[in-house]
Amino acid sequence: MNTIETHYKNACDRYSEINVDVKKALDILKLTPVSLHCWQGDDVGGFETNSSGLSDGGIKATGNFKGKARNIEELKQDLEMVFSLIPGAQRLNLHAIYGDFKGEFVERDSICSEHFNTWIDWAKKQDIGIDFNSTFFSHPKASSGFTLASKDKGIRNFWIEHGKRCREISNYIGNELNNRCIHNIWIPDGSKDITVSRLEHRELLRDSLDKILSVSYPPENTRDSVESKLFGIGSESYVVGSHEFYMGYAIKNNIMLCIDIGHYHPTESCADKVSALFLYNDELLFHITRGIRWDSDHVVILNDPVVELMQEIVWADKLSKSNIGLDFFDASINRIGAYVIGTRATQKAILLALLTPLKKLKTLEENGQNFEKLALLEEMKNMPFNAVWDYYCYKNNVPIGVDYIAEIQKYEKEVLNKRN
Ligand code: RNT
Ligand code: ZN
Repeated sequence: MNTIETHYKNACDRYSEINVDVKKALDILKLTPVSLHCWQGDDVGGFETNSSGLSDGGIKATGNFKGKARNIEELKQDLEMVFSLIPGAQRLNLHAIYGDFKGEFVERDSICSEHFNTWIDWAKKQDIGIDFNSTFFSHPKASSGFTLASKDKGIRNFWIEHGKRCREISNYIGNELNNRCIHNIWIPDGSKDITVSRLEHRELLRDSLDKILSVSYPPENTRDSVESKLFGIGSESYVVGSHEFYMGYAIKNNIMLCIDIGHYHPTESCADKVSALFLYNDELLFHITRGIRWDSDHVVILNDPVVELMQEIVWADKLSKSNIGLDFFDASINRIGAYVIGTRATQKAILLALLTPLKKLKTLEENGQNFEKLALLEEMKNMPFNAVWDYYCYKNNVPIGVDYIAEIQKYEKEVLNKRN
């Protein structure tokens, strides 16, 4: 037995003293995919032939670290590197602007399934599923700040057609891969200052969504989700697609709600939303991110909001009904490093939650033994979690502990530095 295995065995013994089945936790973790957002690889640029980078969405990637992926081949190469450093199951989360347009200019209301064939072929080789997003930003028709909720019918119709096509593409991807493709809708619509026609814009958004969603697709191929937001750059006073708007819309129309944990008031707990939302939603999508002072989309780390969110998901026994995606974009550090840190942190948070002595805690709570409950929760923080995580990495043939740093440094030297 090597040291990793010995430490793991000792850890299992410690956990079993409090009735936690480590092996079962790892089996569940292995079946819990994290959907990797393609947009960390190139600062939300995409590969449209006329692209001039991220704009008109109220979101921002800051930094200029060398070696960002400039085309699909480089992005695939980077993602393969990322996959080689992350244990367990992954998915890829694509945005419409990452299609393989082969040098042609393809307008957003004209994109179609064939633009994603090369991604599908690649996903088959990687044995991963794909998720999808319509792209309602970085476009002249989004520059007014309104897309689906615009008062201009021409603008609205353009974006409705885009949304419809993205759903068709998602259905195609899900069918081709035999693996359900979640289609997420996030729009930037809103305004900088006091808005008096708040209701009108929300009615327009509701009607546009109704039109986009009017076609139904087999649920095993695709399911739609809608993502709310509190504010964006340039939409500080009013965001049409607020939390209440989409919560109501999702429940009424039986589609999924996407909770991006950077999209709420800084002291608002997304963890506490889980057990309330699951009473009325059969599934949820999460965008895991780290907002610093605002929805800054910093690289995810193992911090309290992420740990508490995963605890609530696992404690409510809703992990299998939770779709977990990442949503951060930091252009100031090695982008492969950003992916690996953020994905591993998310997986660690899931594992931590799975290693909770839930039965024991519930009993203590029911008995009113609240000191004992708090003590056990506190002592959980000192349990040999890292030995379990290291063993999981070891068993999945990915670097253990800090070892991935050197691998990424090597890749930076050999691949990224040559891109400039
Ligand atoms: C924006 C939303 C949205 C985007 C991606 C690129 O605030 O979080 O999910 O980050 O669609
Ligand atoms: Zn998001």
